[in-house]
Amino acid sequence: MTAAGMTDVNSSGLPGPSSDLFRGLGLPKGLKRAAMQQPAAPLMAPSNLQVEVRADRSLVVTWDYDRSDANVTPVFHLTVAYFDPEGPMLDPDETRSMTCKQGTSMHVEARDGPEALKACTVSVSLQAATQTSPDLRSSAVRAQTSWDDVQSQADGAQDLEERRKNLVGQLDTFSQVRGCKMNVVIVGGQHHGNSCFINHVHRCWKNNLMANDEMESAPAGMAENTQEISALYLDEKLCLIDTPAIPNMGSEMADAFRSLLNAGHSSGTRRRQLAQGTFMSNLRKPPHAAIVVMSLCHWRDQHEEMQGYLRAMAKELKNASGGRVTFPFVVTATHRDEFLRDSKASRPHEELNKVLDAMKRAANTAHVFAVSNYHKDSSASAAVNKQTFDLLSQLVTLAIRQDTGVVVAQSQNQYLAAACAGVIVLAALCACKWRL
Ligand SMILES: Nc1nc2c(ncn2[C@@H]2O[C@H](COP(=O)(O)OP(=O)(O)O)[C@@H](O)[C@H]2O)c(=O)[nH]1
Ligand SMILES: [Mg+2]
Repeated sequence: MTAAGMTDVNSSGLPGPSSDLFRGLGLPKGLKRAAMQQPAAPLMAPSNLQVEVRADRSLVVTWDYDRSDANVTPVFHLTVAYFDPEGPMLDPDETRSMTCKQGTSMHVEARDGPEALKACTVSVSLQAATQTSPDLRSSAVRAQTSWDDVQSQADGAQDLEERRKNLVGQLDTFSQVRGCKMNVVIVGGQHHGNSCFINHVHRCWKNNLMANDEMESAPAGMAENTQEISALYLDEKLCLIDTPAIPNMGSEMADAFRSLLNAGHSSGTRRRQLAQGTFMSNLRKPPHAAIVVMSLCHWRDQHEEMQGYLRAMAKELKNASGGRVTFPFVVTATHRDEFLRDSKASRPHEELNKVLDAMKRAANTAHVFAVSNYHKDSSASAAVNKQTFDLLSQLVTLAIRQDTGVVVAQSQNQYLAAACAGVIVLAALCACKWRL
């Protein structure tokens, strides 16, 4: 809009056609008319700018535009800026400018060579203009998205193999100390990625990102999928135990959770049976450690609720077996990819670290790790491999130090002593009867 008595200056800083400058120019008639016919104000800005990242890191950019003014044919100016998320994110590593003359979508090719594999935050900005006045641009609309690095197949395979070797060494120490394989129970709310995390670790462990799902996983929003306890033996050293979701920490669910930490439940046990417990399960040793699964997207969207949930879980974990065991546990923050993709922060990786710090405070532990669960055919990422194996390594270290089975062992000894005493009494009674 032009205020009376003022030079109209459009968004590109140029004087508009109704300004005094044009009036005094003495242009030829035709040119003057063309100048006067140009719109006095820039076009309306586009809306609903969306950026979708394809597997090859090319972008599909779409937007909406109100075409109610049939006399105007808009063109769109797109600027794509690529930032290194490890740096200060002030100057882009690369900027691309392009124009879209038709339609309301564009495909932006992936960056060239090794740049395409780097972790990145991309900022996209879009302006509308007319074909006759390409410099008279609307205000800009912006969108951004981020992603982690991608490894080549060979680099990913080598990285996973080296990390797995280190973990196997640690698991050997565990089995020497405890005399058995390490059983890890996976616990968390529904749709946080519990089952997918087991599939993810399985793919990393087997060094095969094409491996099929071992655990059934549910599309978001669908009904609960994991109904019973189900164990996956990665080899003779490590077993991951999927559990029915613990949707809240109300008294009934807290009982089920406590039971998971205090006793050894067999595969096939359902949630309602957990809370009841059985004589046999109470005699079996509990798992050696736990992984609490918390989705970064749930944390972002239901912050208060998730904070309370994690606090309540941590309290139980720190006071397992009637307050006699500090249960070894770590937290896996899943949906790292979705969190980074949707982050609007100027430095999304910094925002991720802040969220992880908040989770650490709620869970009362320093051991929180952010992962994107690999699904079938995912590409490996150095950042995700590191977080995954750091998590497992930390968990093994904690489990070597803390024996979760001490209380059950004491109960077993008490039962054994009581049974022996019973046998002795019975034998004595029989002997008396025989003499008489
Ligand atoms: N983008 C993304 N999706 C995930 C991730 N982990 C799980 N999901 C999706 O979340 C949904 C629920 O996962 P699932 O493992 O079945 O959840 P559970 O109920 O906790 O066992 C599924 O649609 C998964 O594909 C992740 O790290 N990133
Ligand atoms: Mg599940």
